Amino acid sequence: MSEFWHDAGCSFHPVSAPDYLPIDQLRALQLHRLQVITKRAYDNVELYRKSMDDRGVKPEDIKGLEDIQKLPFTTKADLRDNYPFGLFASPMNEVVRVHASSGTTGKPTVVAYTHEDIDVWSSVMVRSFAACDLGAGDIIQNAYGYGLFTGGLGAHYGAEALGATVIPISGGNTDRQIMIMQDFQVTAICCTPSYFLHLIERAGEKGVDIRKLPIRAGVFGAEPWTEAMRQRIEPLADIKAYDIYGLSEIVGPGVANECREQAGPHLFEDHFYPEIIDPETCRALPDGEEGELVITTLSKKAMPLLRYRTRDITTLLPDPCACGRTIRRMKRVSRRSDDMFIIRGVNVFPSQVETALLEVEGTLPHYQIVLTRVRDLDQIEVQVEVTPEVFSDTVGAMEDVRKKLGLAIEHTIGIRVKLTLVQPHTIQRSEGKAKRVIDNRKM
Ligand code: DLL
Repeated sequence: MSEFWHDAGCSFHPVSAPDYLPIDQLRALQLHRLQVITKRAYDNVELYRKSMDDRGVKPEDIKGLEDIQKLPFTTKADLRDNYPFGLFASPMNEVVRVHASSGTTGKPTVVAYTHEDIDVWSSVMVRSFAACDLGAGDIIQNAYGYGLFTGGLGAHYGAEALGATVIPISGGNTDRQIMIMQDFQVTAICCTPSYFLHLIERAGEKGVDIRKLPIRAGVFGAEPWTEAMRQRIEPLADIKAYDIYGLSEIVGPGVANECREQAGPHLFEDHFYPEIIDPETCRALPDGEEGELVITTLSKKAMPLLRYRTRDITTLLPDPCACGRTIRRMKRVSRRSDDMFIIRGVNVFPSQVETALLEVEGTLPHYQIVLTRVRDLDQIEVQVEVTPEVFSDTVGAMEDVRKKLGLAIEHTIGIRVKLTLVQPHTIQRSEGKAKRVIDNRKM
């Protein structure tokens, strides 16, 4: 790989070439890989052999991409039921790495990689960074957690393969992050958007203005965040905030990433075949319609997954992107089908509350939703920090914000919520994924 692809007159990083494949070539490549991976899964993973036999489907039945619908879905429960190594398709002596994601209940889900899998992962991370206009010469502060979580090592290998300088600082220790960011002249950071907000805030307290530092890009993901949140983050740090999407079951970070148009992440669909289904009926939906994202890993050796139900709600965007990439984009994932909560019969997603409250001036992007049950009646309280000016101003300013917020939220979700305006720093900050909803109803 040349580090000097700009100088050679190439308009994109060589590793990004598949981003620009003519559609017919892309589809042919996907079909070929789907046939190979279906056979690999059938031959090596008992779960798939059984479920395909039950459906009367053989790998040879995959003759076109639409035949993917003949294949069974895979769910997180399948991973849990086959804990820890039951879905591996490679012998252990070819598995060079495992990662695990902490489940909300009981055992984690385990994922595996061969050397080739790690190479593919690095390549999609290179494509992710390149899409954010990062390259050799950039100094990337990698504040995703290193360890069983895929964020740290995934971004690390990708940034090295890109030819950038990686600072493997991992998550946490915010004061040190700020010192390193200044002293090492960092140009890009990788972390969750909520952690970056915390970092900006802490820097402000220490008298450091991140806008004056060389940092120009943030590669933010691992948790849902809204467009309204991007609008808050970018001017605070004078950077471009890019959305990176991924999940451990499929590879980790690098399943999809935004380009400079910032108009929804491009899916690296030569490796991860996307479908959108209706989560209730499991019926496939066309591009442009919203539903649950289902992904088939087209090249994973150690742990191929067929039609994995991500639970993430999005839309595949049919329109071509101005950047010229041919791989499809998806709308940013702002919600999961399982983070929805039902309050007095109304379905609510935390992202709806986030969008509504960030519309109102005087609020800070730190909030939490607390659900309780009082005498069989569900109560919803939104706690949100307001600026010191609002907080220390007359009662009038607080009342004004409260009124606007109440209306904005009621307008978005259709019900009235209890609002608690709190002073800055009241809501707990996270070093990784933020916890937005505290559900105290489950007793
Ligand atoms: O969060 C992998 C990752 C690391 C992605 C670093 C991006 C950056 P898991 O811990 O398995 O893996 O969590 C995956 O997080 O199904 C989504 O619900 C959510 N998620 C990840 N990225 C985004 C994003 C990593 N950009 C789960 N927007 C996924 C919204 C995201 N949700």
